[in-house]
Amino acid sequence: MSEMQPNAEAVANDRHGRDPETATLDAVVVGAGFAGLYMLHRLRGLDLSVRVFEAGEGVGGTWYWNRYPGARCDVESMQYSYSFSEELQREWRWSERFSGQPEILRYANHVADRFDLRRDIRFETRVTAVTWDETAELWTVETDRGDRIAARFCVMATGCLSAARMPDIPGLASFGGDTYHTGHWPHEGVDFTGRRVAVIGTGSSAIQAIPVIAEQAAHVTVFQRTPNFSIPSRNKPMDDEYEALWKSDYTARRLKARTMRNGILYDLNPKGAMDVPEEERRREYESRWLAGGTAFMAAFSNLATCADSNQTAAEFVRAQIRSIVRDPAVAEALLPRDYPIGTKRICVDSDYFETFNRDNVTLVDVRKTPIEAVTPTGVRTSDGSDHGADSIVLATGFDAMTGALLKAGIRGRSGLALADKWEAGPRTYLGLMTAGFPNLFLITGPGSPSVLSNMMVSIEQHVDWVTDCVAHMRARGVQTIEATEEAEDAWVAHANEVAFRTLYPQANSWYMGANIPGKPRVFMPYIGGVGVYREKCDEIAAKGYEGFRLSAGPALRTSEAAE
Ligand code: NA7
Repeated sequence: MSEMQPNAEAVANDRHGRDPETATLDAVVVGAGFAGLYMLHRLRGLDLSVRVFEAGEGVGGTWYWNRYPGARCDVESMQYSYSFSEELQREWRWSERFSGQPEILRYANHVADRFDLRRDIRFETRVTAVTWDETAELWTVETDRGDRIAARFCVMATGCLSAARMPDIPGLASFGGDTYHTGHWPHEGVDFTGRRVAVIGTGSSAIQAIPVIAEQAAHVTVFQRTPNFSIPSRNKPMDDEYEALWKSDYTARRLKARTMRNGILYDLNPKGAMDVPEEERRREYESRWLAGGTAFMAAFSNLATCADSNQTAAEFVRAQIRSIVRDPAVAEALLPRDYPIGTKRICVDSDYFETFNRDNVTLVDVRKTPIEAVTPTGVRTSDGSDHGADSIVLATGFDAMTGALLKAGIRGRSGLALADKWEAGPRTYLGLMTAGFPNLFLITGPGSPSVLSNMMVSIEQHVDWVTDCVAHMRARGVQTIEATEEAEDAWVAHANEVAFRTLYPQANSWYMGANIPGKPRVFMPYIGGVGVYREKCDEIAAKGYEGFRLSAGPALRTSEAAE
């Protein structure tokens, strides 16, 4: 396995500053996570001149920022990787069934080096404004380092979970100890030895971090608002035979995964949960619980749509929690009850529930005793208790799906701000474009399967679609492409209709924007399934980009012409 570190010279150059850049290029890509890296690679393949802006010092996006203890992918390593290069997927070797953050970050760096991507990426540079120039029909992209690039295309590869959310807890700034957000973890790591740690939140990040922190800290107090369903990962070192099996027909497996509902190849039971006798149902859940991972939710075909069926899966998991957690009162507090299983992102853990059997871990149910304030010495709850802490870990999530897009200061036709257009919730056509913002592509934007899928599969699909679209435009001398209002309205209506056929909207989840006070309640990802969605996108392209307005103009400049 190659474990190349970031190109030291490139990073050093960026750290030492650079002159602001003013240029006219073919495309700007915002973000150098897995979406931005692959987009750059593909646009270069069309001979376009491209600049990528990335706020971090290195590549990797989510995996660059989320370095909290225990951070791990919940899609199996053999499937959470690029498929676009046969050599890459054959040569790279993952060390575990589910990869940890450091290894995924090494992979991102390996890809950046292997495909020589760094030379077009400007690190430590945040995009502050993206403005459509009506006359020139170009985007002007400005950054906090004074860059000003005019570009025919702008691709937002900003990630779905990249705008960290700080909770509005009174007194947070007065805390005398250290405060960390899981999504902005210090690169040098944190030593919790001997410290009393307060963890606020029990989403996926907290569920991964708490067992690891508890191994080190003197004491951990977990402040839980909503209990979560979590399935054991059964993570283990990569099995050589399993890896060889995958690699022996990687292409066929990848193709099959693209047709699956969530872009992950696993064994979906075609039966409904209520169509089998209780004994068979229990056996199915048991074997999946023992196998570990999110494939638990594929135990039956109708867990996302049938309340009674869903209830059987939920009850099975609650029974597991009761059997793991020794203190019945603590177990009871950990039981998720008020939403169907899977309608908030299902978590995958290593010894999460077991951790509550440790003497140095305390659970505080903040639904019963809400957090009143953070004080200089800890966290005070409504029953008057002062929970002393030396460190606070905010595992409070993200302004999901729209947060990073709205922060970029995007203004389209007639100066319309994306934030204003989306005031009542995001509106897109296919999650790829939004009317009034020509030549602006969103990678895994709201209205596409995105966070409900294996992100690698969805990223590759979007990047390939955008690349084909740009190539199509160039071949026909098309200057701009833009979603029509009608196509967008129809897509939004369809996406809503599909969502409301499922149980998902019943949960107060970040899929619905429910974790951000004042954010409109709209089910943001497209739930129709990755396979179905891909077919629709391909069909629309094949029909000459149905639902998009394509306007003629001079043929695209090539990078040669730009120089
Ligand atoms: P999540 O899943 O949004 O979890 C955030 C957690 O923080 C969740 O338990 C929240 O409770 C809790 N929270 C947020 N604000 C507060 C306040 N003010 N007080 C108490 N508790 C609070 O974010 P994660 O980072 O864990 O995971 C995000 C995704 O990243 C995950 O799904 C994976 O895809 C990777 P709530 O549920 O809102 O009651």
